[in-house]
Amino acid sequence: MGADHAAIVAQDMPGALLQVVCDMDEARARAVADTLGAADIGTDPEAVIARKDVDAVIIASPDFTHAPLSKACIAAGKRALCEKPLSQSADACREVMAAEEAAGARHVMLGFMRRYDQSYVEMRAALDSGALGRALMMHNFHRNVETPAADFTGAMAITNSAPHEFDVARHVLGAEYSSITAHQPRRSDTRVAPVVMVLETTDAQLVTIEINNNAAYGYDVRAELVGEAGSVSMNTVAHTRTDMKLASATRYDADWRSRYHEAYVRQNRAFLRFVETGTFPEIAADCWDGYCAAKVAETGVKALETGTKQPVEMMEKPEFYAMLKGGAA
Ligand code: ISE
Repeated sequence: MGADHAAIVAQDMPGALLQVVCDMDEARARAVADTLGAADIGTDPEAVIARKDVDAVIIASPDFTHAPLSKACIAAGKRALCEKPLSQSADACREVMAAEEAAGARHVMLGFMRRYDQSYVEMRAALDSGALGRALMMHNFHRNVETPAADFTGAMAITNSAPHEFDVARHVLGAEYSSITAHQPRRSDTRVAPVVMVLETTDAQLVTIEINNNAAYGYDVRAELVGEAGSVSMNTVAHTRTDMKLASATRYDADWRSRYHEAYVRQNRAFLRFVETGTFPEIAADCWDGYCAAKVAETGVKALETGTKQPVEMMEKPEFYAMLKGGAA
């Protein structure tokens, strides 16, 4: 993801300059920097964050580094686009929120790029227009060809993959979660099995989420928003269909980077406007949203481990975030 964000900065963000590529593997940093024309490389993220020739940071390192590096950016007074999740620990998210509150302004935009995908934009608009009537349910399927990393676990289906759905369903419905259950079928092999979750919202709506990190056939994300007066479903996003020899076929993307490229570009351009103006983007996710996703993910892991419905017990939304409207930093 870091190399993909670097390419977007270099090629799709007029006004931004890819100044430094930082990776613990110097050779990998050098390869990306040389390919994309970055001015320099680094292997120490905190040193790179502190550099005077670095105005803003995109954090796309492993999940456990996201919260510490976000705090380093806040301490350096630099805005950051942090890939999801902010952390797999809700407590670690609270520390980042506390750091932002102490700094007196939001510095971190969370990389929940689904908010910028046109299908979810249209779903939310249909609901907000009143055309669907009251929202009752949102169904979500999120399928990877295979687990994104060798050490991927069933719990990570919930803490690493599902945060996208946890966040975008909140964003579309404008609701918070009150409970979660989680279930897994048994695979015939040792691969990570799918996880199916059912969440209730505080407004008595239902959200179903299937995460299948080993779907094998393609990168396939689906969603349907169901209201009392109608529903809005996500169309397949294949640009072409091939009809020949009595058969019709479309193609799936291999993974999220190509499927959501346009959403990443929209998100990253919104981040650049945030850096330039100090105005937090209207639909972007902030650290409060990062905390909400982490809290429901932690609760979902407990639901899976215990086989029981778990209440999602959120902290009170800090006044600092509650008073901020879209544009305030
Ligand atoms: C990855 O981190 C992503 O963000 C992808 O969107 C998701 O499909 C994948 O499962 C995650 O590991």
